[in-house]
Amino acid sequence: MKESISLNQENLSRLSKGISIPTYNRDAVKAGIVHIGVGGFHRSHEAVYTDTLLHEPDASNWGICGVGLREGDRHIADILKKQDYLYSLIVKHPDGKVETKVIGSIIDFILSVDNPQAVIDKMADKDIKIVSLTITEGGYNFKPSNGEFDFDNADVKYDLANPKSPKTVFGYLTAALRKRKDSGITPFTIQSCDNIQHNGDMTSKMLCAFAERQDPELAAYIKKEVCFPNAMVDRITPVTSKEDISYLKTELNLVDEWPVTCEPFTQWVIEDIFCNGRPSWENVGAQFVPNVTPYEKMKIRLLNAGHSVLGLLGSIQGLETIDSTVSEPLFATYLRKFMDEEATPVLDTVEGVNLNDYKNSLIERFGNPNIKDNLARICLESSAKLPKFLIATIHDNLANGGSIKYATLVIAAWCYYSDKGVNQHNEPLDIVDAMKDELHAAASKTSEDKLSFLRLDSIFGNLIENQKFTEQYAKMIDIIYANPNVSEQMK
Ligand code: CS2
Repeated sequence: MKESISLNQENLSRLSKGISIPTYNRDAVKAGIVHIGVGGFHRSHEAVYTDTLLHEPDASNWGICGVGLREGDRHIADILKKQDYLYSLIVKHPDGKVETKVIGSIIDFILSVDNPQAVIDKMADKDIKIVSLTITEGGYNFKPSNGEFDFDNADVKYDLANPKSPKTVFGYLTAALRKRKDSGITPFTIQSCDNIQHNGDMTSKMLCAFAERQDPELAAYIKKEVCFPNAMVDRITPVTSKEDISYLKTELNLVDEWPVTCEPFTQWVIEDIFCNGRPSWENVGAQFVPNVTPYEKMKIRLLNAGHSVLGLLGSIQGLETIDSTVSEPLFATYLRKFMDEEATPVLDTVEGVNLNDYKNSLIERFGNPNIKDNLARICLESSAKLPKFLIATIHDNLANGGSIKYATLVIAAWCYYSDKGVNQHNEPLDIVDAMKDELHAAASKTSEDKLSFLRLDSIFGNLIENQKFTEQYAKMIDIIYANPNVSEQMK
């Protein structure tokens, strides 16, 4: 048996020939981007576009310095450091082909809990032109009921009182922008990479609300000088598994403690508004467009909502992954009906995109049998996702007199899921949600008050006042509670 090789800069040239490696001089790469939230998605998406770009001439100012804002990021910080910030991207095709590529665009990583000032200084460095974010839908700290910044968040209160040692992304962004402003350095662009419609506008609104409370003069400067391009981001990236790590070791003799797996498809559509320059990501597949809204809406309302439809219904059914769920004809048909009859009628047309082809490709992507995307990942933080992914479509259809029945079954399934915490076979479900307790408390009153789940107005807004919706919802609740074999109700 061949000797295993640990992933680091020195060992790159010794890796198996089947692995692509960065061929640019990493020592000459300088950080031009700070990225907050280095998880699987950043490493399969922005960092990969940037790695491809770094192979081109004159791109070496666009390396990435990762930042972790949580104590929980310590483990990955240690691994990345040990590996000279290198990691493997394992691209799994539906036909079983696997491509492995070492990505070199991340060249540094700072853990804020160890040294908040180091993060502020790095972000305020004149070489940094962009701060990009993957902080999840929940990270934007808005109240779903009215879309306003949530000043009741304990970390936000802490940051307002302690501007020099922040905890939240808002505290860091304002501290760094203040430092740049005071030193006369052009501010960075803030580039959101999360699945939120108008993610740039949302970031701007939340950051300005926070800054306004902390320092109105800084808020005025941010409004005037900082750009927040909206963007649509896409690449299905399951949680890294032990099997991914052992695949590299057994098949390629490579020891990488934190690889990332993803599908071949990738898309990034960005508004071209950057206040301090940008990489030529268009040379490596990104699209720059004047208005990203139709792309974002299409992706969130079809792909992300489609995931949630399969995720919640499949979880109650007792299924494990997206591919196994969509390979059941009943689920695939249900998903397609939801997409065609409910999501599509309230979408805008997207220039150059045939929606039918887009939906076909989604079903194909979901069916990739080598991407074992767990339903638990999809259902993670549903309270932050569903208002944007699915409930927005229900609101639009109620306003237009459109169909709501497919989406409503999913909401009723979510109530059952939050109430019982088990699938139809009584097996426990792994539920992770910042609002888990509130969801459970509301859902568990369903037997006395059928609509109790809908009283969570921070999630459902005024849906409870809509009779067409509540009638349909009550019907679905009766059916699911009588028989949680959801496939029966999907026929
Ligand atoms: C998923 C997304 O989190 C979710 O619910 O729908 O992570 C999805 O896989 C990505 O947005 C794909 O681009």
